[in-house]
Amino acid sequence: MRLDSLVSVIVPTRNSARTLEACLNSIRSQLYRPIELVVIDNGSTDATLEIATNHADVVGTFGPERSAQRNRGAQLARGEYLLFVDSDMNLTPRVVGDCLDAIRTSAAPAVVIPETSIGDGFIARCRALERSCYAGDDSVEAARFFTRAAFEASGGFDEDLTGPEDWDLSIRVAHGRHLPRSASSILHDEGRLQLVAVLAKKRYYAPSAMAYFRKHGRSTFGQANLVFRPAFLRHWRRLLPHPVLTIGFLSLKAMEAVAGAWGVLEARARSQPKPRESGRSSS
Ligand SMILES: Nc1nc2c(ncn2[C@@H]2O[C@H](COP(=O)(O)OP(=O)(O)O)[C@@H](O)[C@H]2O)c(=O)[nH]1
Ligand SMILES: [Mg+2]
Repeated sequence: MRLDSLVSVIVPTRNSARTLEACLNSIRSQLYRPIELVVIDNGSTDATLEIATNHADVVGTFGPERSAQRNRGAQLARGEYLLFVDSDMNLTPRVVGDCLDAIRTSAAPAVVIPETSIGDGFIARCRALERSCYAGDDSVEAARFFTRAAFEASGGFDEDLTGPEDWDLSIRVAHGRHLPRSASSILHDEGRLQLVAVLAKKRYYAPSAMAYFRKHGRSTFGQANLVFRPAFLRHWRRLLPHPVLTIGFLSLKAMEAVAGAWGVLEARARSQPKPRESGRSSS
């Protein structure tokens, strides 16, 4: 690895004007250089494309969802390393340099970047407390930083998955080995989370979650435990001073589990063949 290796940061967007400028500025403010910034939009109707054009080196349009956008971004990117960042994320200034350090010391194919949730309101505070329990947890945190060689050898993101596509790629790239973590983290700006929107997202991701469990089998069934994750028991000391937020996020997770089950049932109903009409006449 050369000290001046190009790192391409790829950001998929869709109506991301609320958070995109801060996201792209945080990439431009990385202490590591050189960085190439690639934004792939998916039919935005707000100011996303304008913001992207003002900040990015490469701007493209592709779809139908984030996995295809990221793969397209990787095709257009020139970097020896690929970092996939969501449009609602902010990188602290050392993230890229720390990922390269982690690769240099471990010779791993990819790096997991710890994530901290931020946002306004009660649900966002519940989410932030929940998320704080996942630090170092391989069943929740997925890799975002890849050597191009490992990414290409894996075939990239599975374009049939939306939601668990990051877990899926991590499993395929890691080949059973533990991936290193960067010393610095990403802030995930979830804004003012609304209950209906949170549940709608779980319902939307549910068919992909089922496809993911089918694809990877038994080893991933622990991730299907949406409510009482072992991470909460491990971090009970962190939760104890915040009983209201803890009950809040456990209730939210229970509601998300119901929304997910609803999404699965809907997907099943859609895939059932329609009953054929009887050809018999009643006369
Ligand atoms: N919600 C959504 N995000 C999309 C879509 N297409 C691309 N994205 C991008 O996918 C990434 C993740 O979306 P987000 O809503 O933050 O999902 P999260 O991973 O559940 O937090 C962001 O970079 C979005 O801009 C889409 O159709 N819907
Ligand atoms: Mg997000």
